[in-house]
Amino acid sequence: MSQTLFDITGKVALVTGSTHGLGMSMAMGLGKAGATIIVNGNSSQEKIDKAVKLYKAEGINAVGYKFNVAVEAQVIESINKIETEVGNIDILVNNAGIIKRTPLAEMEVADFKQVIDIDLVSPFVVSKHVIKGMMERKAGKIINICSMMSELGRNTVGAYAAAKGGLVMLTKNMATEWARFGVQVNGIGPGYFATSQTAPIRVDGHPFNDFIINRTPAKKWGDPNDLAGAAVFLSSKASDFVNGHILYVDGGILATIGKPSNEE
Ligand code: GCO
Repeated sequence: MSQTLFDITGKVALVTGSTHGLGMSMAMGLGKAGATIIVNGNSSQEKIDKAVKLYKAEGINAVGYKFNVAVEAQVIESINKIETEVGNIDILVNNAGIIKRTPLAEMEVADFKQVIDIDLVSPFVVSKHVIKGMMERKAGKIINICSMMSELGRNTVGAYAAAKGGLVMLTKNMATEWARFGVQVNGIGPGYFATSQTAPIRVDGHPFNDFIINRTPAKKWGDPNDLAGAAVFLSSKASDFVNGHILYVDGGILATIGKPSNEE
């Protein structure tokens, strides 16, 4: 029994934004658990091809598709191509996202809207065009990648927090509407991880780097590989009765109010 509980062999997993960073780490975990990975990015075909080679070097069956999750026409066309050329999408990880660090009072409205569009509207758009097949097959897994900013505010990331906070409720509403079709919709909320997105605030000696180390009970930045287990759990039979849950993988940040920097 346990040997099949986390086995996703033969499943097709679309992970948006999976050419690098946390998306790649989660997709690598899904691939090593047996899934075929649909690698997605919007920057360049060269970057996608390079990422596909990295997956294949790990023995993972991977196929790359370049499309912008914020453009519905591209989403529709690409999902149709994926389901024709590779197979029905069994697992969708809505990971693609951006962040703009600007104080709200100084933020351009267009910039605010772009963050909302990519980080909140796009997971809805991609899910809307994947859920039709999942409903017909009465099975599917959707994982929305949330954030510490789904629960906590921080200076300069107000648009991102608004999007990621909204993504929690979108996840719960997707679960509310789609669980009856045998589809489980949940979220993963990463804490602070060592990625390109956090590189600017992770420099040794940067005040934020010291702050995060002190604020995290595990006293370290997360390793992107720490997310693979959560992704496999929420993509496998092991989570067939889990709906609308946000699984925070944060080293304990949300468990504590924190402590003075001079306290052990
Ligand atoms: C920031 C960071 C965070 C992390 C992550 C935390 O500027 O505070 O980029 O947003 O990337 O989202 O969960």
